[in-house]
Amino acid sequence: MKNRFSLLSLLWTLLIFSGCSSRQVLSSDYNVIPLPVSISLQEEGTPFVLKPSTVVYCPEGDSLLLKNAELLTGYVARQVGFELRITHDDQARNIIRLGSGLQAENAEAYTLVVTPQAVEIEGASAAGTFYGVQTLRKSLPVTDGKVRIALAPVRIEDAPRFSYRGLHLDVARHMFPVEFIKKYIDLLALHNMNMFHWHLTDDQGWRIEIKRYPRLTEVGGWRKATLVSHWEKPDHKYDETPYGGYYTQDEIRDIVRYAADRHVEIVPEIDLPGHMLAALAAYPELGCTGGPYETGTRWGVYDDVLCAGKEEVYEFLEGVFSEIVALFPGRYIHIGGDECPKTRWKSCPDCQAFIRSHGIVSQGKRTREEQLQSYMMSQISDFLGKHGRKVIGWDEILEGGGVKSATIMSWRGTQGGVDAARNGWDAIMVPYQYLYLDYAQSRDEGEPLSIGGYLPLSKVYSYEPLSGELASNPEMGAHVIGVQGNLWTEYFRTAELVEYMAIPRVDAVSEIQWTRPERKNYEKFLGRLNRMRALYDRLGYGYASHGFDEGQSGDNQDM
Ligand code: TNX
Repeated sequence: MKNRFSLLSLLWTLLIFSGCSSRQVLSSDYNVIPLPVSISLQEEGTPFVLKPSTVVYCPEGDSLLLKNAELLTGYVARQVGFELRITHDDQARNIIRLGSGLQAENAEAYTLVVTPQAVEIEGASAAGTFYGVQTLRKSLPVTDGKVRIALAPVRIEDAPRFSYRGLHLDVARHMFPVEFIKKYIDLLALHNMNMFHWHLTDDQGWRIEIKRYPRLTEVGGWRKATLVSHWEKPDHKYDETPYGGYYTQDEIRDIVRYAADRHVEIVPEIDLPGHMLAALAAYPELGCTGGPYETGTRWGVYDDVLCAGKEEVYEFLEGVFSEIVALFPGRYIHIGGDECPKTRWKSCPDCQAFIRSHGIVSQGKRTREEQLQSYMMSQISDFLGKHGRKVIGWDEILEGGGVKSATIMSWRGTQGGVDAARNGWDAIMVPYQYLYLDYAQSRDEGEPLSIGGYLPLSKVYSYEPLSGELASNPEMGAHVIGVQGNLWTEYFRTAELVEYMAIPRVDAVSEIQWTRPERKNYEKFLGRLNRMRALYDRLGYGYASHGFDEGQSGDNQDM
């Protein structure tokens, strides 16, 4: 197969460019990640030739398609080395035409049709067009501009399998510059992902400016030291260096805009009522004992959590979420709910009085304190509901009987997602066994220190979100709205480490999210992955080489 391709390139070189110049001709390859629904290639047809005079058309007055056109010309310039011009004249020659008039059930669908004269990308919405743009750019080789690129005639039809295609980043344990957050969003966009779950607060740091509560970042944004040895091993070693910082509201707005241009919605997470030690350090009156508290310096779970028995805690949360709602226009707000020990609540007079006065009682195996957590989460969910938002919570929020209309993020395995779906709630699958990108990806000695676990690329790729009951009962399966990869950063202080953990497992995650299971094939995926390497190099991403090395012998043909 590979030989046939290079023979064809040679033929095209001779036919199209004989006499013109001695420029090299490279061919496109439509086997991209995530793999499209269908690729009908006419291998023998005359190709479309991408060259510096190629123009990108978008209709006048359509700002969304103009954005797509600008992004496309930017991608081409960076990857291929020449700057294409944008035009509103749809009759121009040698043209890439962008439209968003495709009639399709799935609003993110697109078609990409290549003829000798034109490349037509038609989305069912501007988002669909954007995914067509991504497929086109990933089909192009990475070169220095002194070439022509032959795109074989093709018809690609494509649409995502899941509507929620997420990637998460924890900036509480370690934070990263605004420029890196944008680069991370670019990584999502490159993989047709549309949800950036931004974990903004935790025990070890509060990273978002809240005007009404300045101490959250002044005090809660800082910790005095960081655990640098393994958290489960004795003899903890700390670096004894203060660590901190936060994102200003202006920076957040800038990032939200940047993401929106790339059809990425940000899901901000304020994790409560556990994982709140940084907030307690800032405002000790929000805890059961009144403190004093210190922003966390070690990893794991802390007993000190928000007090659920004081009215002022509920007022505080409404104050915080009012600002969150104003900053993030997306549909979802994540309110956490994971790993909240009930130790303090059991002996807190305020919590116990609140339980009595609100008639909160145990139900079956569920304790009164678990019900109290449900009460608190429901209050916040109702508040956000009034602002037109839907909440997402970690699967623990099912423990107190659930929060109505919440979407469950199933991380402790898949049972949370199954239970949610059975009860008619939406679920997002993030089981740690398959999708925790903070786990080690190889057993090599030289692997960076991580929180634990072992999750090689092949295991990520093997994950099938709709199995068991979710597969046999379509009504339940329909409640699984998507899949997400999570990247917690306890041990990843630098952007380089984050990239190393994310890439190439993010590629595998994207095929779980986008590609139909019958199209998935690990060996072929490794072949496709190999081609991503040059693109990652050009775009300045670091990566772990494991998957690429595995793929050296991969067969790259899918059509
Ligand atoms: C569990 S996933 C956590 C995080 C940790 C992570 C480490 C979840 C809801 N909670 O606080 O960072 O494990 O893998």
